[in-house]
Amino acid sequence: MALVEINFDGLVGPSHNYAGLSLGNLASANNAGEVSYPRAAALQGLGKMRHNIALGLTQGLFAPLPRPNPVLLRALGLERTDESDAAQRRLRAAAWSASAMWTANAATVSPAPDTADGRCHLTAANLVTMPHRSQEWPDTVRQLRLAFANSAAFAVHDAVPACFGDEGAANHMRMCASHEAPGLEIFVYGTTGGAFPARQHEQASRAVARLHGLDPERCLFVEQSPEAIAAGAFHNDVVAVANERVLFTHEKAFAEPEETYAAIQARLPEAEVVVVPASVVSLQDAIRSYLFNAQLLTLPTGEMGLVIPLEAWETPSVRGWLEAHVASNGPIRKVLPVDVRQSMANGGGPACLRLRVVADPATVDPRFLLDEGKIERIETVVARTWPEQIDPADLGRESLAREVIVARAALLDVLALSELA
Ligand code: SUG
Repeated sequence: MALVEINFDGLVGPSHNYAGLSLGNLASANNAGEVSYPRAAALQGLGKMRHNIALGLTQGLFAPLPRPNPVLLRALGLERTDESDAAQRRLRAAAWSASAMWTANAATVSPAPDTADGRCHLTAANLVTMPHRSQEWPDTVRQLRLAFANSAAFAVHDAVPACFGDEGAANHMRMCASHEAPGLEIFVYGTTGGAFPARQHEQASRAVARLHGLDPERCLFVEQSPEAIAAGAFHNDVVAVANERVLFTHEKAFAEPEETYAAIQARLPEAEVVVVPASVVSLQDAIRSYLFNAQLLTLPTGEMGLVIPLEAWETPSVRGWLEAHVASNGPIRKVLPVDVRQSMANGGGPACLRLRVVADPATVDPRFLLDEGKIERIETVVARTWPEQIDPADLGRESLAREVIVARAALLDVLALSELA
């Protein structure tokens, strides 16, 4: 059985918009009310997937969830109301949110070498801290159960109870000698973030570790730095990313950085911690540029590449650090900028857009795996059916709702995913 890392990107949905729904996510707040471009956004995301396939990597895809979400609108009594106040408009916008595109928040994944029963375990994230995200998991889990239906290889769990906020893989890192070797799973929780919520609860992380049958000796539970959350790092993956034996992190990512690095090195002696000091890249520059919301990937040559957003490459302090790192022969050998500006404007960088699953691709439902031909077919559907632009003031408009519903149906048709219709 050949275990490889598969990146499952969320396709940006046809209702992609900037309603400013995420407290603590600075990009979401700063772009609230702006016109969005769903078609361009989805094509940018597909461009990233094509880029990663061209690097020789295995690429998967998750489909957008049903929007506007009839279940949420019905449950809130908003089906037939013409909302008159701002609070109702926000709730309606929640039902239109395309936030499931950020699949790093879909689930937490523990690959087979880490689990007691030798299967890859996935737990859908409840995302309860943000109302517009809390609606995702029941549809997400349906999709996960289709993609990972092979019960000899996978176990898919419902979300943990909503009393404990769980944000999935965005607050989880796995380090290992190589993907197919047993890993050290690092769960990063928050306790406080000043004016902003700490979204990941320690008890949710601990529940996921138990559900997945992880060896307690190979788990770490570490606190995210409150300073980082207060500065806009609403998920750990905004300030740190790991791949195999490398942890790439900002100095201010963890509440107790030195203890965290020491605990990692004690459990995984080959671990290498690459720390970017605040004196070189300020926490503000790191968060604005999304340097760490990058895909740290092992390329087929065995070298590591870092897929960063263009915004990071355009930030002088960040570019300076990256160029110096590559020149000094650090573990990141290639820097690979991609354009995901539409997603970035809502706080979603390259790493937010993907869920990593280490598995044998032969055990995954092939409808969720991509090749160049399938990308082209999806691009054709997107170009034909995705709205060109959405003004948040138009959310709720009947004709726009029809357009969004028809667009998703056309995609499911091309992907032969009628079960999700
Ligand atoms: O949960 N933005 C998402 C971005 C998620 C990024 N994911 C990771 N870091 N892994 C969020 O804050 C914005 C929606 C709006 O404002 O309309 C939003 O949900």
